[in-house]
Amino acid sequence: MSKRNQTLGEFIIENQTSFKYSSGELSRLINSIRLAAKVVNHEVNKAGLVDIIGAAGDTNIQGEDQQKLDVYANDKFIQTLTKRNIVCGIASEEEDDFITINSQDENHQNKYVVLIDPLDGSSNIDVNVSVGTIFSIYRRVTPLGTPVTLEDFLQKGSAQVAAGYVVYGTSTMLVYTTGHGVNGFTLNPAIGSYYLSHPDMQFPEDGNIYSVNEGNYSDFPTGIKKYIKYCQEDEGERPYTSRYIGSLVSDFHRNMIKGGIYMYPKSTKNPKGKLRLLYECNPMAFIAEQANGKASDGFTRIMDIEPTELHERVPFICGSKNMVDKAEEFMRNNKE
Ligand code: AHM
Ligand code: MG
Repeated sequence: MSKRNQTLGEFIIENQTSFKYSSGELSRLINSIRLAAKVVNHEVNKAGLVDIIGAAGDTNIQGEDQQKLDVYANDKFIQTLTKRNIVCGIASEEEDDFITINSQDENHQNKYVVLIDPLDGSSNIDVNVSVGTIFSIYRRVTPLGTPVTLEDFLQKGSAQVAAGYVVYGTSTMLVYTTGHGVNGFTLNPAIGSYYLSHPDMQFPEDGNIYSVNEGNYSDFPTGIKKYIKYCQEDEGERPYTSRYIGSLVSDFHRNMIKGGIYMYPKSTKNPKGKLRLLYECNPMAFIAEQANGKASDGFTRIMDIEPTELHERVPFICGSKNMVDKAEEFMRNNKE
């Protein structure tokens, strides 16, 4: 059978056997994310109808108020992962604290924790522009049989076991890595299955797209300002093209396919940057590196940063390797 006809379910099973000591727990976990993403996708696709439904009465069948999509996605992922009893803890961008999963019969025997941004790109939700889900999976570091602690979540990105994203775009795709390259699966909505459409995804080493919110330009560090000017210079392959959706997942996805760089630097408004190390930067960095790209805060590899709190923010520069190298060079030469 051609790899391209393979469903995500088949791919997960086939690859599970290639992991040494695999107990199937990670496969079951990715399977649950796949399922929750399908349910969220269904809801995201109906988003434009909410006003019409709302006009007829804005409560659902249970008499509850219509939920906001990001809250809905958060609940769906947490419910699915909790009910299936395959993780010992979850941390979500939407929750203040991590959630301990304690099932009586299993008694904290699950070994993975999940960190998730259930619906990223919130400013795009109401305007029919792509949004995404980002997830990151670690093996717990505290002993089995005990409740998870903050330590299990505050691990360096380099310790990730798997990471991925779902982009709810013109088609819905799930892209993930378990540390053996990056594969992308497209949802066939008629059948409800994801098919391997983008095997072994790779960032082109170079690119000509830069993605940054230039509205913040005057607040950016000098290194970033100079790099943006470099991107705009009329020399050689330049000027580059500017593309910014404002949904990290979509900007990243396009850049990985076409070659480009995404930047969310620090600014006076966001002195540590805007994006979250654990829910957004680490998983995207893991995928980027697995696809031959690079992710940095301007000076340090993202996955080498020691996290100190769950909702920590960092500056984020990610994409085609040569472009990130160049941006880092500008940062090094223009320290403030
Ligand atoms: P969110 O988690 O509140 O949705 O914020 C993250 C998003 C990213 O997807 C996106 O790249 C960035 O914020 C856009 O920010 P801005 O509107 O400041 O350019
Ligand atoms: Mg987010």
